[in-house]
Order: sequence, then C-alpha cells, then structure tokens
Amino acid sequence: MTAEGDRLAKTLPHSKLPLSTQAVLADYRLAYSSRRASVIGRAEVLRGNATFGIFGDGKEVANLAMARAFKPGDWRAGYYRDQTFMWATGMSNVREFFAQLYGDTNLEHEPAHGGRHMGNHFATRFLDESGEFRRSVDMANSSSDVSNVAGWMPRLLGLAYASKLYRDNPQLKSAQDGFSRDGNEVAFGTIGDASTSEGLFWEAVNAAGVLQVPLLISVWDDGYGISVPNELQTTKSSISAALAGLRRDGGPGYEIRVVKGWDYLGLVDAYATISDRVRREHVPALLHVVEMTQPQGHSTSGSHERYKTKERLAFEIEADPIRRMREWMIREDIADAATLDEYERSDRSEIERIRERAWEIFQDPIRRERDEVVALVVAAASEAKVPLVSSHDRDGPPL
Ligand SMILES: Cc1ncc(C[n+]2csc(CCOP(=O)(O)OP(=O)(O)O)c2C)c(N)n1
Ligand SMILES: [Mg+2]
Repeated sequence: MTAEGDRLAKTLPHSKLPLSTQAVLADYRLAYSSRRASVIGRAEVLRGNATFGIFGDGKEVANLAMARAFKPGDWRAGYYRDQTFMWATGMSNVREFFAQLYGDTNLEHEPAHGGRHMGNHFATRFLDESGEFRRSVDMANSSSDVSNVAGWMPRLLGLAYASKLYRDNPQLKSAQDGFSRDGNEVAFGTIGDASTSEGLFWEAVNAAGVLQVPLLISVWDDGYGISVPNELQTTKSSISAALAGLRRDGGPGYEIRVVKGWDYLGLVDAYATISDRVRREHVPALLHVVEMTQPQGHSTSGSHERYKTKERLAFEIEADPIRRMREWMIREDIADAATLDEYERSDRSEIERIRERAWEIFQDPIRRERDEVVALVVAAASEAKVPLVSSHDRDGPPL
C-alpha cells in the first residue's frame, strides 16, 4: 500500500468511518470495469455470440456501497442488476460473467449454475466437494436468483428470520456453529422499482416488519419496468412514499431511507449506518435508491430509444453514476483526470482480455468435438471411396 493510497479521502458524515483514497479508486475502477463488461456484453449478443443479455449498468455505484456493508456470514437474495456487487464481494467475477453470457456449462468456468440459468443470475455454493455444509459464517453467501420477479422475496425473509431465531432461541445456540454467530448476519435483498408491485414483495415486507428481522432491502429505482414508467406502476410513483406508514416511530417498524443512485459518498454512508443498525437491533430496513439510470435500456431484447422521451434519454447520460463519481473524485482532488484516463485504458483492455479468454475456453470443447466428427466422416468416406467434394464444389457452377 502506498502512502498515496493510505491517504484519507473522506470521513463519512454519519457513520464517521474513514474512506481512503485507495478504497475510492478501487471502487471507481471496479465500477468502470463492470460498465465495460455490460457494454461488451450487449455487443456480443447483438453480434450473435450470445443469445440474451441483461446487465448491471447504471447500478454500479450503489452496488459498491452495498458491498462495503456486506460482511462474512451475510446473505444476498436479489436479481440480475447485481454484477458489480457480486464482483466486489468476491462471490463472482468478470470471467464468470462472460462464461454465463456464452452459456458455458462447465462448472469450473461458471460455478453459479453451470450455464443452466439466465445470464446474471447469481448463486454461491453451500456444500463442499464431499456434500457437507460449508461454514457460511466465514463466507459471503448468495441464494440462487430466480427469474420470476420478486420470487426471491420470501427467501430473503427466511434468511433474515433464521438469524433472528439463532439469536433469540436458546435451543438453537448449540446448533448454530457454522451457520450463525448469535444472529449477527444481515440478509441483503435487491429488487427493481416495478417488481415491488408483485404480491410477494408486499407479503415479505409486511412479515419482516411484524417479525422484526435483520433484513435490508434495496430498491433499485431506475423509473421503469421494461417500458412501463413508475407513474403507471407504483402509488405516488415512489415505493418509499407508499411504504411510509411502516416507518418505526418509537415502536417496531422499518428504517426507511432515500438515497440517490449516483451519490457515492451518500450511498456508502447510508449503507454503513443502516446495516449496522439492522445487524445490532434486528430492525428491518428499506433503502430506496432513486435517480438510477439504465444506460443501455432494459435488456438486449429491446431499445429504450423507442419508448423513453428525449429528456429521459438525456438524463440517462447526465445522471450516469460513473460519470458523476468521476467528476466528484476530480472535484475533491482524490484523483486527476489523466490518472483516471490511464486506469480506464488499462481496465478496458483487461476486460477485453478476459472476455476473449472466456470465449476461447467456451469454444474449445465445441471445436474439439467438431474436429472429431469431421475426422470420422473423412475416415468413413475414404474407406467407402466416396468423394467428399462434389464436382460442383470443385469446379464451381457451370458457366
Ligand atoms: C413474475 C414476472 N412477471 C414478469 C416478468 C418479466 N419481467 C422481467 S424483468 C421485468 C421488469 C422488472 O423491472 P424492475 O423491477 O423495475 O427492474 P429493472 O429491470 O428495471 O431493474 C419484467 C416485467 C418476470 N420475469 N416475472
Ligand atoms: Mg426498474
């Protein structure tokens, strides 16, 4: 670690935690790398090298702030916008992102589900090679994503409830080895604005308020569920406004906060403060992350240019969290533009190198099998003395 890296960049206003220059720079580079992977991922689908893509672009900075609050033993139940969080916590990485995109079925390349789910569906392994439970208290843990939106909410509730039982039930004290440390785990949930309209969201949110479990739900609010805007989806166009009655005021209830998706410092501070409260007091929390963007639209199956207004498309560029984080770093003298340009250049080529390698190892068994089949056909043809090239192929079309 260099002296420069150790330099204090900021003290967070509420949590009072120190944030070093090195930590901010590392976050920025990860955000930037994740964006490059999303951009390349979309291009790969449009080129025909992959069948479908849905990515975490626009959600990078909030993902990183959430990752800073995530501790060994914690759990995640969430959805396809979380690639940056998964990489930041070490639960996934760029190589696995591209293996998933290509549909690589080799578990060594794609350990989440061996190419059998949708891309950007995440999971960590609970069992070791001999089928025994791993010690989840020492690991970062993610339950397996599912495609039906909000389908993971009841599971999120269950994960949080388990910690409550481990803390409160004396009979479970002896059984918690490896699974819990006195219920000090937080279950982190993520969900999109539109998916909060699902019944499972409301059932889980209400039950968590009744049970007072350690659950921290982040709503990534980018204003849209595919092409449907919030006004047509959510009462008052705001899930935190709609849920305001759940807020605790002297008795049991929720911690509810609203933070902007491009405000790096505000996000890191909010996650640090709130997760600490959730962990200690077992109070559920909802962090409504607003003004998020979707720079490439919903997925590779559509073009947001077809349904977003000119003003909204301009906002997607102007409120881009990476752009704003970069501007903030320069303004605060954390890094200068030339240094950041240099990092970006190097991270861009690193992402491309990893993609290329993921493509090669995905193609490798396919090419080997093709070569084997061709060799068999050639051998059979030569034994039967059948020419493999027709006179038409050899001589060209008749003139
Ligand atoms: C139960 C269910 N209904 C519909 C869909 C199709 N679908 C996939 S993503 C999506 C929109 C989700 O929007 P939002 O929750 O705002 O998340 P975002 O993609 O904007 O982050 C829909 C309707 C689905 N996967 N599951
Ligand atoms: Mg949305």
